[in-house]
Amino acid sequence: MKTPDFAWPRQLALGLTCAVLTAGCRATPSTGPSPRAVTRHFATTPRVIPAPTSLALSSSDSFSLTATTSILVDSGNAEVARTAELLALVLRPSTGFPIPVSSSATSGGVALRLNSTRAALGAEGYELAVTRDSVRIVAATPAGLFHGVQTLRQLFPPEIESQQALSGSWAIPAVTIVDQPRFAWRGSMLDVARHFFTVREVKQYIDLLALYKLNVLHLHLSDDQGWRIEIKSRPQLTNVGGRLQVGGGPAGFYTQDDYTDIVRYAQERYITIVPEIDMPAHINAALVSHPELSCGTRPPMVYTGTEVGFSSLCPEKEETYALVDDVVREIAALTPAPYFHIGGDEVQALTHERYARFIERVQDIVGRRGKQMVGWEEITRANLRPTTLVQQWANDTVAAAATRYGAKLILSPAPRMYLDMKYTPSTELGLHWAAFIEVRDAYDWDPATYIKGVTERDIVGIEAPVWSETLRNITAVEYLVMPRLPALAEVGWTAQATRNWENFRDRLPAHAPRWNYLGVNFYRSPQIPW
Ligand code: TNX
Repeated sequence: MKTPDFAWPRQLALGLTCAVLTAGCRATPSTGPSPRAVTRHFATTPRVIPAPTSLALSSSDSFSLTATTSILVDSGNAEVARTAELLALVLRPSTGFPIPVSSSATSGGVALRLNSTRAALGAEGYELAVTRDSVRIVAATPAGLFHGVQTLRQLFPPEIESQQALSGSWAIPAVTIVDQPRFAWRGSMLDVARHFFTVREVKQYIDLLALYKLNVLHLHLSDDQGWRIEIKSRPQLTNVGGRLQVGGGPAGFYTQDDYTDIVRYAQERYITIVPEIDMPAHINAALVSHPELSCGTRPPMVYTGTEVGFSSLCPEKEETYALVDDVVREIAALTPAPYFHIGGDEVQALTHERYARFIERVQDIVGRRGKQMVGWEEITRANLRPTTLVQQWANDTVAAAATRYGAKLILSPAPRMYLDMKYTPSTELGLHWAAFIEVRDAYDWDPATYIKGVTERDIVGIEAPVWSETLRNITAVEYLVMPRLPALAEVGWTAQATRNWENFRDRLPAHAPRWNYLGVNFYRSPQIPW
């Protein structure tokens, strides 16, 4: 095993941060003198994000991974075995230990146990108990075990995320954590239409969501500038609409196999994919592919700028609904989750009445194809079913109107949650029409009191959109979402009474070396004592 040119326990013991020891926090060791490998036990205060419901350090003991540690699972549950394997994939490269997943060993390891009598832990909760001799994660559901594994990852020193074997003591403090989320819907939206992101990049984003216990990835699959998913009955949509993006091309699209691959990868991480086809506006790429669906007489032109609201499907043409049905049918069949997002935002080309009639017909199509409709807040101008979900983003009164229909809300208030907003006026990437959003702005608010007339009961959860007008690749996305994504993950997961800004601010720096090992780009906000 290669001895790294740093010694992480020493770094922690001295209380130095990675801002000071940047090189020591990087994954690639340089060729300096090799210091002694320090082997000692330690117990730092856990700095878990999102903050768990309860966390008790039991004693000064700690548990250490060794060359003989295994991960124990009950036999006969493939899902739990898969989660155990994902944990092993984190632990093996950095420790260099074999870390087998086993259903026969009886002690001395990390146990993942499903227990249906622990229903009080809920659909996603878990209990994690660390003693000197073992780690035990218990949950009522496989999703709960997966979240418990993410907490366990964060209890190890950041070097656990290294892809290279390092020497040291892989110790975690003895602790008991009982934890479950505040909201069922904790999401992010990635705009893969304005700029295209490869399957690999989307998976990298999914990995980040999973680490912070987010459970929804909403994919904005179409817009004026691009159509990003293969529809077999309508090949023109991608043949024409898949080629371009903001600023020109070439761009790309997901084949149905690609999309299925993304859905499966997300599912294995307990993340629900919510597909969005934005209509009747934000549709120019489809109109260029199918000019017959526009009300106008002049053929639509390719558009690669960033204005919004100018395009529309023609709501009076039956061909429009035939295309919508083809698209909804094919995507619905590939999507295991019960949701289909129809967009519905920023329509300038239609009267309210024509718009409302369109939305109601599309709501019927989505229902007939077996899905619940989700739409941006403007859909409250139409008659909604109580099962429809309304995604608030700009206007408080329109969002509150959703509750008239008994429809629940997903909150994405732009001045707090739009991760495409700049942090400050000097942030190079991003837009700023809604606000400058520093880390504290993203963190320090309560979804249950943010909008007048909307209470916790009206909300299924929160979602952080990442619009990609200025974002050409995943590294750029990471710069804008890190560290606001973990901040919002805590808003969604942790009870309001359990969290506060100062405490979050002091936990966050411990995550930066982890991001360095994972190769994740981030913004060094001056609000954080890195
Ligand atoms: C508004 S939010 C939009 C998007 C833009 C975004 C830029 C919403 C439903 N529509 O079309 O990309 O602002 O921040």
